[in-house]
Amino acid sequence: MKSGLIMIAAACLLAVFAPLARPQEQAPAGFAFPDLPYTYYALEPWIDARTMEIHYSRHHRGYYDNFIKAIAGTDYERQTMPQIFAGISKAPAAVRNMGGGYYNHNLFWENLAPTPEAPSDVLRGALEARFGSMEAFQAAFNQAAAAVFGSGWAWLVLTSDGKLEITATANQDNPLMDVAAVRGAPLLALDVWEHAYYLKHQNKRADYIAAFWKVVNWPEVSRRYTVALDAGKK
Ligand code: MN3
Repeated sequence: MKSGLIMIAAACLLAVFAPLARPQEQAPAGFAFPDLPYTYYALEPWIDARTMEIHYSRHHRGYYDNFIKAIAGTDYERQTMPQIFAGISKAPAAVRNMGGGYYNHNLFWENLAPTPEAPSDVLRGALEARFGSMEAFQAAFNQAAAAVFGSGWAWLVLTSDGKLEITATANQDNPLMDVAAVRGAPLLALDVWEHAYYLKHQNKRADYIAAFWKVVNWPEVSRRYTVALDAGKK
């Protein structure tokens, strides 16, 4: 009887602690799977809840879990994501693809927001100086996003020589990688993989890109710009 109670107590304890065995909790310091900063339906009607749920809980989660597996027991566990990306040309394909997929989506969720707010005066001024106007900047960004053949990302970056540039990367590559055509600090990321828009927009990527501008988190993009400028001065 007593041992039966102990068994039950042990089973309860196991049930309580079982979630701790998930890869997320075993991940090395610095590599966490982030919470989505809003609900799945928060970006409706621009980005639909079903797409958000699948994109975050399956695609992003899959990249994350596979990245943690890919770096297990390697020196990568003791590096930061920017350090890993700086030497990505020598890394196994799984570290590049899964690490990029993990990190790019972290940036993407954070640079979206349900409530539209304006860019900082500093960023707006810099974009206008570089591209002529906000409209011209957006048109150039749209063109880069539309021109990605197959799967990839469009980016606004601050290069190491302090220039704002629009660029695109294939697959899950990003501008922090040593393989990127244009390298720099990512300020704004747009996922143009079909999984990001196909449920709502099917083949009409341009409609998805137009909807994206309705939910850009400009305060976050402005914050990244300030951080990147400060890092460039050091
Ligand atoms: Mn994606």
